[in-house]
Amino acid sequence: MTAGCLSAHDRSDDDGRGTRRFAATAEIRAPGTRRMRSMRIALIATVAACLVAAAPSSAVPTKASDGQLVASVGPGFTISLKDASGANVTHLGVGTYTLLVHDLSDEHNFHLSGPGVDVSTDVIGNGDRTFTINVTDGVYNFQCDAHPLQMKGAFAGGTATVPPPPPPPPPPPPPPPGPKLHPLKVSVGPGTHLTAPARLAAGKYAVTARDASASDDLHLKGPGVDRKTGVAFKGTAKWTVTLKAGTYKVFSDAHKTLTRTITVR
Ligand SMILES: [Cu+2]
Repeated sequence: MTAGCLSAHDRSDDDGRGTRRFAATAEIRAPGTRRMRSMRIALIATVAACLVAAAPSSAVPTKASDGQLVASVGPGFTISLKDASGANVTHLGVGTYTLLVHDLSDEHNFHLSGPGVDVSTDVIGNGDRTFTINVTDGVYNFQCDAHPLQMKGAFAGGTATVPPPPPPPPPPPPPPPGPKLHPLKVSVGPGTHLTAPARLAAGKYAVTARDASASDDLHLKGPGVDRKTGVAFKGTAKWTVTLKAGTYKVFSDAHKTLTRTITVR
């Protein structure tokens, strides 16, 4: 960030059209002569002294290295607060800082609050703003007021420490199972004996077809369904079927009189 500021500043030297954010810096260094460079330290000291004495809230001038913080928000869903070396701020010693905010978006803002501090830019609108803040012991939070859950950060002042982030939320519950399978039992045999319910509600069924006869099959037929065991087959078959409103037959193909009707509604 420091390098960025310097290069931008140098541009303002060249074309004399520094942006507002660098105006103060340009004032100090605008002529860019060696003579001015030699005076820089003295000027900085003067500016710093003025800040301490007057502490004007609109004070832009600070080339001051250690006390300079740079916040940036937007243009995407990004928000940051960095120190003079460009590192993310996680802890600050107690003291006075100059906060330069680059609000790069019309839909986000930068809002810093904590003990003795509550400064923000506008959500609607963008541009640079400079604040002077006094950091003391405590936790300071910054966020975009329009997106406080997604765009936020914090740092500790003085003796404070930032509380650890809350544990991650529990995993979401598993998706609900598909339509519930209802059990449906049908059987044939032994002997000329066939069973099936007379009425059912429409829905999806797990059919257990118990075929205990070597001379009959078990055949379920109706709207959208046509499943059967073999006539010679003995055993249990499992079918998954969807029964719609209507009439279904459960019967033996070997003995047509062996029939039950299921009414589905
Ligand atoms: Cu936002």
